[in-house]
Amino acid sequence: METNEDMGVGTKCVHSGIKDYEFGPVVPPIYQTSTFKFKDADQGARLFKGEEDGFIYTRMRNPTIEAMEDAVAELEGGAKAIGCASGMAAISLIFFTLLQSGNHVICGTSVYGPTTTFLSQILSKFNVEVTFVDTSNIVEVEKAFKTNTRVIFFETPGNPTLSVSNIRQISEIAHSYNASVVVDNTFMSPILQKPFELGADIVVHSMTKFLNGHADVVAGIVVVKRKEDYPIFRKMSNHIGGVIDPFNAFLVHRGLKTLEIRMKKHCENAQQIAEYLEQHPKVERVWYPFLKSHPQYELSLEQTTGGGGVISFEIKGGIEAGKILMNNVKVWQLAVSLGGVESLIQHPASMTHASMPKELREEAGITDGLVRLSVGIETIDDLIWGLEQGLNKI
Ligand code: LCS
Repeated sequence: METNEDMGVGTKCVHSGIKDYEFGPVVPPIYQTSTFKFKDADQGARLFKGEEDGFIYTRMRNPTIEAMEDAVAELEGGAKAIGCASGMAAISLIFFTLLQSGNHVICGTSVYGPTTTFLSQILSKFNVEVTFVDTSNIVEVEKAFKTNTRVIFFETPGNPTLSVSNIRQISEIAHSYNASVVVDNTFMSPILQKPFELGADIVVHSMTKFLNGHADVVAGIVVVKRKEDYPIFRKMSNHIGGVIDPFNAFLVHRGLKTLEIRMKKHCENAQQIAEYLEQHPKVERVWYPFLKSHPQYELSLEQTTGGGGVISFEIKGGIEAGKILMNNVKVWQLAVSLGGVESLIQHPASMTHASMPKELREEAGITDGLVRLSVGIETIDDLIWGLEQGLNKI
């Protein structure tokens, strides 16, 4: 079914990107093929020259992948999207596309550990200068800009501290320097936050998380707001080659159908767990954007329609108490990643953010006592009971 801009988000989740296919299937077929036959030599030449529209080779374009890309682009309100083999493939694609030697990048301090590592240890080899800044502090953001700043990249809320950054204000400053604004929207999904409406130029997701939602795919996506930005990204993706494969694209597209209802349940459960933890005597501090105690609570209400499914908290007794908790919870599984239907618990300083240089980790507020929860869609009473089993052992 054709969708249009005026349709509701539930309709877009179910129908976006799906076209008419041979035999009339209601879901996109998995075109598990590496290459596509040409009718004759002249058609092959025309396709390569771009004189005829069609499929050539799956690294360049594939109908199953394109259906999923169109769906994510539509949900984000962007022009086009490029499916990638992982969130990190999507993030590195953005930097390789937008930057050249001599450029400067600003990156938020609270971002996924390997993103920090990619910028500080890999991009630096190509004579790109990086400044890490707490992007929730607009004064610091403004101070960090230089005449050669080409990109500002941040997550909001940030992984794992849940610090919230003002997309609108950051975009205004960045655009006055002619720099592109890249928002990693993984924690919110387009259901809770629409960065393009607030001024962002590029949106990136680890689709491994909420977009797919079932912890069975590693994938990423780059969404561009403007159609004219698409060809340079597609060209770079084609030459770097870190594309998603048709089967994973199919699974993500399937996951998107329930994105709205999953996000509602993630938010509902996480709000209750955050409030439960906040009043718990063994908990020092809770970070969740929709708690009144969150430093950017007002901005969260303004910029997003829900707090999301991720909570971080500091246990009294630091990492030793955290280990007792993680080793004794029930229902919750001790694993990294987030955004799946199942609830997970992990320790950022020794797990997801262990690759970050220690000083950057501390600057970002990722203390040794911080524990991160990815709240799933299970029954809330069971989730609270499962946490209590661990908390009671401390
Ligand atoms: N962006 C964010 C906000 C992420 O949380 C992650 C992965 C990535 C990008 C990279 O995506 P990937 O390549 O893994 O698809 N975050 C993870 C986490 O917090 N635990 O395990 C992976």
